[in-house]
Amino acid sequence: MGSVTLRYFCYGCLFTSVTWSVLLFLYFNLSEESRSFYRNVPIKGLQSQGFQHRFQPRFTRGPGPQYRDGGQNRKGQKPDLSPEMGMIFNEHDQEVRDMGYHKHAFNVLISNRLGYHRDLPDTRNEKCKERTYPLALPTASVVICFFNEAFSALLRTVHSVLDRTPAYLLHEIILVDDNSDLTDLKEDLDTYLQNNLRGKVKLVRNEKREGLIRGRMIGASHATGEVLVFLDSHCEVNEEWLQPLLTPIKKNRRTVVCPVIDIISADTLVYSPSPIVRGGFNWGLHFKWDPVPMSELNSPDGAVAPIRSPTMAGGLFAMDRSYFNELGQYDSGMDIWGGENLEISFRIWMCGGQLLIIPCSRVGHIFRKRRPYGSPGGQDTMAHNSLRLAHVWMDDYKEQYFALRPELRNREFGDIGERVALRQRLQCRSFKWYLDNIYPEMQVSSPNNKPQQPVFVNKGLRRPRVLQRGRLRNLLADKCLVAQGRPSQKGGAVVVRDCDSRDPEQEWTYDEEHELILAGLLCLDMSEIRSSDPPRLMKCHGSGGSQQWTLGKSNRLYQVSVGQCLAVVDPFSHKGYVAMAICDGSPSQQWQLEG
Ligand SMILES: [Mn+2]
Repeated sequence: MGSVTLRYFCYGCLFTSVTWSVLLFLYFNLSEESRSFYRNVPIKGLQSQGFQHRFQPRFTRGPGPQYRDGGQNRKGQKPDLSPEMGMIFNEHDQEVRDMGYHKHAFNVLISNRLGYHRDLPDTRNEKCKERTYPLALPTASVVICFFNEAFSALLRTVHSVLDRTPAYLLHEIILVDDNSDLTDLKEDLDTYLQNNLRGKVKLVRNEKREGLIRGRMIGASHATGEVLVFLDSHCEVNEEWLQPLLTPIKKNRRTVVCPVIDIISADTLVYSPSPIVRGGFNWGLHFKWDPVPMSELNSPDGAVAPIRSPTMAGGLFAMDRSYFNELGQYDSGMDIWGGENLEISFRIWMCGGQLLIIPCSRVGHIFRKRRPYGSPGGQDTMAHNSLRLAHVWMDDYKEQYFALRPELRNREFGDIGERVALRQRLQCRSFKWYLDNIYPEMQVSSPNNKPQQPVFVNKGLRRPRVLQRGRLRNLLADKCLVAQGRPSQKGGAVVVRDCDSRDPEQEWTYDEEHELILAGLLCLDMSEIRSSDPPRLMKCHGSGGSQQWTLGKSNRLYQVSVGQCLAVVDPFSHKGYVAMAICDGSPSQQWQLEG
């Protein structure tokens, strides 16, 4: 008797597990909803394989045939990313996103989903596209230093160079690993390079952390091409980026050139053009972007002619290799990061070279809101490096710096004998000559120590066009999203309350920047780091990301940088709390903007 019961129990178990397996199989294979947003994504294989890709080792979707055929029917069109590219489907996605922000300060979930190749909008001026460049140009060694970079961002940098550089100009790519401790940058990277990029990419590993400055010198010492091109490890080069950089160097080997640095959003990875600006600095020895003076724009070529720039941003530039050595490379007494870009800029101009920004060369760069790593001892390398450059290059003008940083006046900065000797050997001009001739806009009497304007996120004063206006009603609770307190209160929470069509404090504006503005005052905003926090009302910053929302299918209200949807917590509670949740299309996540 007992054994019969047991047997039927086992049959039951078997039947149940088979049913579940079939159901799960059907769910994962037929779930159109979940993968619809991959439609525009230029990674081979994603569409046909459905969900499989998430469980594959990522190497399988690295190189291989690219989404180039798309060029046929998409020519002239801007390759757009779906705003829902960062949607979170499960805990694993959530972890990738949150850890990514923590370690890299940008959206690694989207970066991984983009893969290693993608089309970019051609952001050059139309006139650049008509230009031709000499066929005989010097060859380039591209040097990319990295420290704990996100694997997918690093590989996209490398592949963008391989995809968009004529092979005969690309002598080599040299990667310098500055003793990273992220495990995937060790064997996984070795394997990937060996299997896919053998002979194209050299990898140099530092035994100890050297920092960006010595890291670049190490990379340069391994290079054998005629021109060195330094890139950050989270860049993507655009169409025909290298030829316009090499051409002025061929003409005059004492020319150092920078591309225009386009913006890749840290939250959405969307690529957009930068305005044409040039490099300056303030007396705190911080780099800043300046508008280009009219005198530079008057040439017959106007918008596409090279622009003389007093300084460079530092991460991206090209320079004749023998000239780099002749000019004293970098100051090896500088640590990790900071100040080296001003030092090399001053040195170029003061010692007989010139520094140009080339508007027809475009390279995208992920602009992060913070630097996700420190220095080994936690020391202020920016101050140490700035002190060295002030003492070697700035003559009496270093007093301008000390006036702002009196605490540094007696700070130790190491031995600068070699650099002083270099300045003498090269017979460099005075800092006064540099200010008078290269940067006359610099105010000496009234130190320019105002906080820097973030030029890159500045989209100007234009107000975004309003797409829709109305109350934002949750369909399940039949209530409207309003401020918990006053709609003018910065940092205030939002809740759902009874709708009132006459109440102006319930009116939301939805604009072309995908912002949701309550009562014409503040924007609905999500914390970048802690996606578990509820949304709040914050001052509109106009740079997308945390304030970017899309009203998607099945009435969902999707938050772009968090990858989740807005939901009411308990539709029957009078508290009316709302929170972000994984988008599941449930009624509690359905909203309508009603005019
Ligand atoms: Mn960077």
